Amino acid sequence: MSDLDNINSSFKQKFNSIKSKDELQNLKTEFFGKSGKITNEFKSLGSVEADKRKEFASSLNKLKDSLTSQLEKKYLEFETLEVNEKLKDEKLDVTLPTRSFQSGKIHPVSQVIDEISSIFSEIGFSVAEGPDVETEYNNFTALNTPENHPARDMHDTFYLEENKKILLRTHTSPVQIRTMLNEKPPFKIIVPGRTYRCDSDQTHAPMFHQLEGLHIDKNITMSHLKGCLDYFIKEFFEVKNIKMRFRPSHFPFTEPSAEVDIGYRIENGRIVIGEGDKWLEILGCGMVHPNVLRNVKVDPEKYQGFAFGMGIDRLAMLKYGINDLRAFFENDYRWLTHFGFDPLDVPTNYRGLSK
Ligand code: 2U9
Repeated sequence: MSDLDNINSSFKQKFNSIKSKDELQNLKTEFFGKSGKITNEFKSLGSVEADKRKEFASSLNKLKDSLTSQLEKKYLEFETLEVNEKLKDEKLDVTLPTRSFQSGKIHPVSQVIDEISSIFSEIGFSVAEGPDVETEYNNFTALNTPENHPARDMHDTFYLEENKKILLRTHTSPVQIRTMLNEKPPFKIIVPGRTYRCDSDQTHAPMFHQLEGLHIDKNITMSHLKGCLDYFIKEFFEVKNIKMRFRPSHFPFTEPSAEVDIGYRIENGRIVIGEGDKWLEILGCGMVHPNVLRNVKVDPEKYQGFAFGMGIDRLAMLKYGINDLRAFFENDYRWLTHFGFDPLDVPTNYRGLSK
């Protein structure tokens, strides 16, 4: 019997009694490791007499291929067995009746969107939605933000095409553009939705939620905006009095523009919204820029209006005492059970928003 025959029969004997992946790995090392039986035969090729070397090398290669393919096949068998075992444990019959109608929860972001929609529907706003993938025109140009405008860089845009014509919307404002292009004034809408910016740290996620509002009609002034926001903030935070201040700001799509702060204080380690000597910025707003109205074929001499925008995730964190933004998007069932809301308790202004 030649050396190769011996190696083959020793392999066969051991191979047939293998019972686990570990044993298979050991066998592989015994034959193909650094000082494995097959490896050593390859090392000895140089000392084989020249006239026998070719034939020996060919037999050795054949043996190597045969053993390798047996090892691989066995490995796959073990893999399949492992997966099947795992599947047995994870089997779930989704047709079985549920034990509780309350096992599912509403995510705090969805809850806050429902609450805000309910608040604004009371004063005549309707909800508009649009696509996450937008044109550069709807997201920037129509909003008085032409090419090379510094505000474009500030948005850290995710472009989807090299020519920068298609992108993931950086705010929900393109929905207002679509609405105004497709319908006739007056407009009184709120627009909740996902927005995207290439930014990620403890307080920023590359996908976040915004809600914007737009009211365009004849003779709409800044005092309508103030009244509207005063009503909204009181309803949202479920408080009777709210200290509110407008700070001058700048956005390309509004003129004049302002940022709105509300008063708060910390009492026994908890935040009390409405009063106190501290200020918290909660939204941005302003009167819609005449250029924006012209871009959507609305005559700014006849129609004017206000717009505002806010970050929903931050509002949800503030209202419900959630301190880590990243938890919002991890889909941890335990977190959802704790911070989620009852799906049968739809928020309305009459019954209470969050009770
Ligand atoms: C049209 C015209 C004007 C929407 C506005 C803001 C001010 C604003 C930020 C709040 C927090 C975005 O999520 S955030 O970072 N937004 O400050 N948004 S005015 O103005 C519009 C929108 C559409 C046609």
